[in-house]
Amino acid sequence: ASTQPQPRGAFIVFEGADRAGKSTQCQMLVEHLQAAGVAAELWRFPDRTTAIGKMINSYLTSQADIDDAAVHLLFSANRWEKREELLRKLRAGTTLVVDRYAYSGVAFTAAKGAPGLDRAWCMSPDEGLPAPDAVFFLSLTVEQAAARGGYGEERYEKADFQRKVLEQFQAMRGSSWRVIDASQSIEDIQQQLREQAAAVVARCQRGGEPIKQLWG
Ligand code: NYM
Ligand code: MG
Repeated sequence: ASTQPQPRGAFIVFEGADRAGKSTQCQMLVEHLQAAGVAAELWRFPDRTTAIGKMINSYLTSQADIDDAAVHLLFSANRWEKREELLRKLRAGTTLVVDRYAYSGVAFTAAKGAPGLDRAWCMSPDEGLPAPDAVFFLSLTVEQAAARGGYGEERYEKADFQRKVLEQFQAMRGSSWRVIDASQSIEDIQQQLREQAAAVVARCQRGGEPIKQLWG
């Protein structure tokens, strides 16, 4: 058995309400890392390509109605079904830039304010999943999102609900979160993300960084 530090890829999660620019920034960051010679992949949750993901997609596009608790468990199951592949990639040295993770899971369900679905209940199914090395929270108010042309057509994309989602994110903010003011220009945001990501990637590449578990 080796006691050498094991180099690995970094697990970087992007969070925020809808329209904060996560997908744009994730894409740009992955391309930047790859151009710099870092093995990196862009992932997103929900992953709508799996059987579970297809059910989630039907729900989000209002083709299906699913009980609040049941759909919450589907979102979580969609992460669990990707767990082994996620760990395999990290251990093989690939950095994963992930557009939403369990924090969105908790924030969006808890924001419903449904009886029995408080934050503690919402957190429990994701307990034990791999924890990210860094969470970049793209912070944008509902008013700023509206000024950008507003929301799309999917379930949850309404100002009143997004305000509640933001309150839930606020309550979950941990010490490993980097809050980025998402009202800045795309280029300014990307610059800050690149600097922060480089430090996380370097730390994981050096080795000796165990992969932690939620909700640690
Ligand atoms: N969402 C996302 C949840 O409600 N629970 C979850 O666990 C996750 C990962 O899905 N409005 C919600 C947040 C979004 C919606 O995500 C679809 P996206 O990134 O817009 O495709
Ligand atoms: Mg969306």
